[in-house]
Amino acid sequence: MAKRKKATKKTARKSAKKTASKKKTTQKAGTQKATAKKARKSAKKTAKRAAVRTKAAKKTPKKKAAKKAKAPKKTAKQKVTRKKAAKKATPKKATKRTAKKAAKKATPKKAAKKKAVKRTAKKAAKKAARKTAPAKAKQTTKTKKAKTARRVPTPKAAPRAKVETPKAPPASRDVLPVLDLESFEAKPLVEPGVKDEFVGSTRYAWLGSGQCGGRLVKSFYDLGYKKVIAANTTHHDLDLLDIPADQKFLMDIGEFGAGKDMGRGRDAVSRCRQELLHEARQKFGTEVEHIMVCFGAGGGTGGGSALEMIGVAKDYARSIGKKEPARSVGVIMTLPTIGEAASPQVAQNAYNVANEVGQLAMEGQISPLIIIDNEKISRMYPGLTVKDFWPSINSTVASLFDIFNRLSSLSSPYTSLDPVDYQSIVRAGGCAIMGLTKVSEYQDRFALSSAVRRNLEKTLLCDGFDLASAKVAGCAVVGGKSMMAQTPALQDNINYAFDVLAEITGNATIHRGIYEDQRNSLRVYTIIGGLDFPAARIEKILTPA
Ligand SMILES: Nc1nc2c(ncn2[C@@H]2O[C@H](COP(=O)(O)OP(=O)(O)OP(=O)(O)O)[C@@H](O)[C@H]2O)c(=O)[nH]1
Ligand SMILES: [Mg+2]
Repeated sequence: MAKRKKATKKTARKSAKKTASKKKTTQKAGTQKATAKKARKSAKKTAKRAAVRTKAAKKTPKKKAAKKAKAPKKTAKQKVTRKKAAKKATPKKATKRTAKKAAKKATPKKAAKKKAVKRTAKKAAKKAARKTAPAKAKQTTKTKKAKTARRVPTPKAAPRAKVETPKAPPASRDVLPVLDLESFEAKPLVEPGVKDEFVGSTRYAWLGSGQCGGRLVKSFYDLGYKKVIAANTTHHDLDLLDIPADQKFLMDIGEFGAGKDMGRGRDAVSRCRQELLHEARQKFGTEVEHIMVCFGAGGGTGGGSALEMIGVAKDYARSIGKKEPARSVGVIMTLPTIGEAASPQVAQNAYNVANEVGQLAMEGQISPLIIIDNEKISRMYPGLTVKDFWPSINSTVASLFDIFNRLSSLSSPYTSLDPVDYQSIVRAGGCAIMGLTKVSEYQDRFALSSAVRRNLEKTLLCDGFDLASAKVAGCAVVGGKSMMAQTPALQDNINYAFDVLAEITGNATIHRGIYEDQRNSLRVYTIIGGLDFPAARIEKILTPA
């Protein structure tokens, strides 16, 4: 019995031991499984990060290529450093292998993707190795875990480990083809528009609105400034204009004209602003330096549309690449005669629009503002027939304007008023005035200088300017060839006249020009820019003397 008992006890102890060892094995296996799971999870994460980086890298391949091309030496150095760092780092291999696996798992089918992921995974592995290099203790633990995880036999892992991924070629300059686009440069499109026939330093485009605006641009057209558009709310006025039909623009508001209602004029342009801009691009082309908007203050179409037209002109200027549209868009505005201003509506229209446009000029939003005083010019030409009245005034304005553009394009054996001088006056902001005097007593120094003074005071296109507010001026003296060669002290007399002009204009910058031609007379042409708005003269529109 005792023997039996002993035997039973032995068997029981043995079985207990067996169970205990079994338990231990199961526990071990459990821990191994968990470690393997963890390792696989971390590998998946690395692969995901790698895939995201590959996407980002794909999005900016040009930048990368450009960087490489720019600093090839640096990249080579970096490569060497990376290799060294990778060699030093113990966990590199393990992490690398995990990353490889993860890459394969993430995109097992597509070879191209695999390559990309593998490359990025490699990079990630290298990065991880570099990061973990200083903390050696941590690394060892992680490596051990990773190794244990790999030792766990899984039916899928074994065959995958054998699959050899083709090595991705290094992304060098030889791999990326050179595209034609690399040497492509956007060239500005040159559109000629209507061909000009004038002689001058500055190419102008003219946008006229209303009957006055149309007739003014027609006068410039006759001088060879062919880039014109005449806009109106009635075809009656347009029909009478002798310019090509495709340079007339009807702002159709369903009525014949705006009937002095400025609201109608304003609406008319806002409705067809885009079409007008398109027309401007077509007719003016891209080779334009300055755009002038012309209209009569007082009318419904011209006056009402003035601000919108200025806006269109600026849009056009921007569209052809002008950096400062405000300095490239000017205005020619007429003031009504005393007779016309007797109509309260005409007077009020003229007053309102003149002040609005004047403000733009003073703010530097347009340059220049040229004001034509119809009353003053009409007095210069007494006894004109009805037929000649407006054409005479308009051609006076156009030819005086043209003279300075023409002069600044000519070379002189003496002193030139060059294109830059001229443009500095035109772009000076504020208001501009022009005048011309013929001097018969040019041998007398004082006669010449007082002619310049008279020129400014009497023959300007409008009164009421404070000449001392001028910023810049141009004065050109033109005389006959023989006169220039034979008149003693003429140079001194001319210089004195220039000095007087400087004095009158509050020491504005005076650009001088001395030219000769075949005529036997001496003429003095003056243009003054950057002047203050003649507010007092505009007030007189409402209360004519
Ligand atoms: N210098 C000059 N001024 C003009 C000419 N025609 C008209 N004006 C002036 O411009 C002012 C406006 O007249 P219009 O141009 O006929 O008016 P509009 O812009 O056509 O406007 P609505 O007829 O009301 O639609 C007039 O009061 C005149 O003083 C012109 O040929 N030359
Ligand atoms: Mg009209």
